[in-house]
Amino acid sequence: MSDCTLYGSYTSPFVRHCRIVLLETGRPFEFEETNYDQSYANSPTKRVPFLRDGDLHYYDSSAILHHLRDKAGQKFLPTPADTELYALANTVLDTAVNIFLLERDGISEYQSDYIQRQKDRVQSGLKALDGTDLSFDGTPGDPILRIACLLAWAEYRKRFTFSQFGNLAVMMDEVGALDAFQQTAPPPQ
Ligand SMILES: N[C@@H](CCC(=O)N[C@@H](CS)C(=O)NCC(=O)O)C(=O)O
Repeated sequence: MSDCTLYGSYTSPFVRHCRIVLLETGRPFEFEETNYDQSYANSPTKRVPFLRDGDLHYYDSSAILHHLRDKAGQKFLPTPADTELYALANTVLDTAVNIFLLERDGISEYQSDYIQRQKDRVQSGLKALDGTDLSFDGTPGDPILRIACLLAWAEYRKRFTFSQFGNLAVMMDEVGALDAFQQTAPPPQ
């Protein structure tokens, strides 16, 4: 039994990013599938992912990634520009997931102006991401991985398309070809 257990779902883009980095860094780990009720009961954020590594517990994907990179002797977000790009991608992802969960409860922009603002934030965020240098040399860093997890999730959940964003589409083709990305694809629905 491994000391390191990641708790999450096979559909969450935040969990996927952690699974990719666990595979890439070769860290032995167990994955415990965790549903909505279990994350409600077992995490103070009531979300997935969360990680137990020996005595350490982390309850946010960014903290988990930072921990895994440290353990592998790698740097999480080496520069302020990396942090800016990661934060922008994370904001778009968090916003898109929030809209998705509210819509499942029957709340959309017709009931809430704030949801319209959230939708506008997703579009302006995608445009800004597309306007950024997204090139990478063989192994993408965490900002690129986060964008790829966001776009793949949006396709999977049929949230929005991004073919109009040329840079994002090219980047997605490149990341989509990587082993760890393919191995962590969500199950067919
Ligand atoms: N900031 C968190 C976000 C995680 C998150 O939003 N996870 C979603 C699944 S994709 C979740 O568990 N949502 C349940 C809820 O909002 O109650 C992280 O980076 O780990």
